Amino acid sequence: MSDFVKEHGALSVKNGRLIGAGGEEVRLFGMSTHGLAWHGRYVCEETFKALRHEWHTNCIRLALYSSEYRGYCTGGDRKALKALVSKGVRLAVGLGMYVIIDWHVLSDKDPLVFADEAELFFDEFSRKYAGVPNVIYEICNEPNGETTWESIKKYADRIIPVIRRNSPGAVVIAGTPEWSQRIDSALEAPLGYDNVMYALHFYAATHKRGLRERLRHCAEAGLPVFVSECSLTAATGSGETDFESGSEWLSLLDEFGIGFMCWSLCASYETSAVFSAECHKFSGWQQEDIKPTGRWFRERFIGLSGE
Ligand code: IDC
Repeated sequence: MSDFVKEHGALSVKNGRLIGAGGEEVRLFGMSTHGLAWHGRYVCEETFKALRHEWHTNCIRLALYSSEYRGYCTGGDRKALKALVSKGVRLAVGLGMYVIIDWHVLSDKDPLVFADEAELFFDEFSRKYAGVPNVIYEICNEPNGETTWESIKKYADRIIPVIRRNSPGAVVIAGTPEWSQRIDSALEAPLGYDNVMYALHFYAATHKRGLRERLRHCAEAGLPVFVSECSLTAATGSGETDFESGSEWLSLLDEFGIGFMCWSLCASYETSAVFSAECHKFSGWQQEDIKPTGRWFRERFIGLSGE
């Protein structure tokens, strides 16, 4: 398997598209971990190797919950969590994969709530990985509740300059209001920085035509969009799995060359978990270890990789 990062180098965003150092379009796809505090064991060499060599993915997303039980800002073991992020980056670099460090805002709703901690965190990591082309910074997973785009902009105006001071060219993904569905807010009032992509998340059994139309509208208008999280399930991460809606989503993403990351790399009873609850393997999965959603995404990854 090729070193995908060596091939494409430092990424940037141009005319709404993600491009490699030679100006070629680059499409990233792969798995998102579940919360590192709970399912961090998948951040290991055998799993990452399998994701690269057998699932043919070129990117991995490390989900660091800012809040919730053992979240980074809510009593979590910061040292251990940061060590997991570093380990994930090291493994991705070794395998020639891009890696997204995701500050996973969710129950905290407004990223400004823990902006001080986020600032320190991104300062540390963008300094540590200055000049490492593999690393992409996702500054707030899913702002939600009453959080407005103005609030997210205020937060981004604190965090992006910190990242840029240390790692001037790094690509940044910014979450959007309503659980990263309102990319139209970003289209109306984009952030004032280069190399930024805006997150759109979909869960195919819940989000259908309406959200796809919003994506089409924004992509046609040239907004750089990245699907840093998606699944075929309901937005709860559970329930029904909608393959038909998933296929419509994928065709739309294909049309605009938009990258996507599948939630999530863990074994549990949730339908969005790619491994069955009884599976305790970290590689060497048999067909029955991988749930329908996982099999569906794996097939897409392999098909898209052309490898
Ligand atoms: C879900 C997890 C679930 C966990 C819950 C709260 O699958 O195990 O209990 O978070 O931490 C998102 C979020 C993502 C959610 C996922 C499914 O970004 O953290 O994970 N989802 O609900 N947005 C839409 C769906």
